[in-house]
Amino acid sequence: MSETDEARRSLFGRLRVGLSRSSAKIGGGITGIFTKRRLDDEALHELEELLIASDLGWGLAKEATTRLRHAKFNQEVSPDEIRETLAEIIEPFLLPVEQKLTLDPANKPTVILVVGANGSGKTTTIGKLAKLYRDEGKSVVLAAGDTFRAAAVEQLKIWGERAGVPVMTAPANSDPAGLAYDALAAAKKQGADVLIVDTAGRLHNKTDLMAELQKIQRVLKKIDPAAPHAVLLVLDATIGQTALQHIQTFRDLIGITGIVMTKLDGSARGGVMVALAEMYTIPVPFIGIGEGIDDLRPFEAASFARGLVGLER
Ligand SMILES: Nc1nc2c(ncn2[C@@H]2O[C@H](COP(=O)(O)OP(=O)(O)OP(=O)(O)O)[C@@H](O)[C@H]2O)c(=O)[nH]1
Ligand SMILES: [Mg+2]
Repeated sequence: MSETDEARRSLFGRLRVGLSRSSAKIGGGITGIFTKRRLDDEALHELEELLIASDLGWGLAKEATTRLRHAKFNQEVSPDEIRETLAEIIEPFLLPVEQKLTLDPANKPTVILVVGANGSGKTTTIGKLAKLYRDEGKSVVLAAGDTFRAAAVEQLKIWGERAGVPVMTAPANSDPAGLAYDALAAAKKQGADVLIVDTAGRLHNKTDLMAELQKIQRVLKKIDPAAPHAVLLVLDATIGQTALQHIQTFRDLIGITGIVMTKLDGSARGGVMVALAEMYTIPVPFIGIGEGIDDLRPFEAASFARGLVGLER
């Protein structure tokens, strides 16, 4: 095995561990249905129910059962055959959202605004992103835009230290838009490559929050009309289908250019990625599979599909 094969396999290993709750549900369910069993109507019905209960969405469930009926009806099939076929069917659903977040080096800095509901994982994701860009040799600045919560500012500072990047803060309760403006001015002056702006997630006070986010966008544009270059919506996979409603809310009110799905490791609801990809073609540059600084991974359709159904490699 070459070194790159080995690296690829160990990366897949970590993804597989991250998705183990989801794959226990889906892959384990398949074993339960298809051990020593013909692919008859009843088995197909059970499979359809399993796929829907696993958050994969109606479209995928329909397509999977239709394809399997055509190919294997009344034949004896092994659970692994079903898993292989299912991974093949899932992959094209996911492919349209497998899109990288490309940084244009002409932007000095590229401004990434990070939004999302309370507790979805914004601040943690920013810490991981900062580390990732640092490792690529880029200079990164963070802005603690949740100015109303002292603990939020502290948390981002800790992540800044871990990633080895500076964090811009403002006095408690000051205007987050003012901070965003100052942070962009400072990052520009320093010639930084990337500025990542953290924000509050008070969805229960939706009107205020959206007005605040829109204002942040407006003031950033005063310095760079193309900023923010990316608006990343952070979604918590543990909330399953509700995550899809958050897409609607944020997309309609401030527009988003990408999604980061977090806490896939803490949830059996990784299938929601498939439902998401079926409903929206919003790029998913990254997924979160743990609380550690290295637990942010590029989203790849093929390996995600295989990990999700519990295939070993
Ligand atoms: N298991 C797991 N936990 C995560 C992941 N991402 C974030 N978390 C945890 O989720 C919790 C909330 O994360 P934060 O980053 O504080 O979320 P936030 O969106 O900034 O929250 P607010 O600022 O309160 O809106 C923390 O305990 C994180 O450690 C992940 O990918 N996996
Ligand atoms: Mg936060």
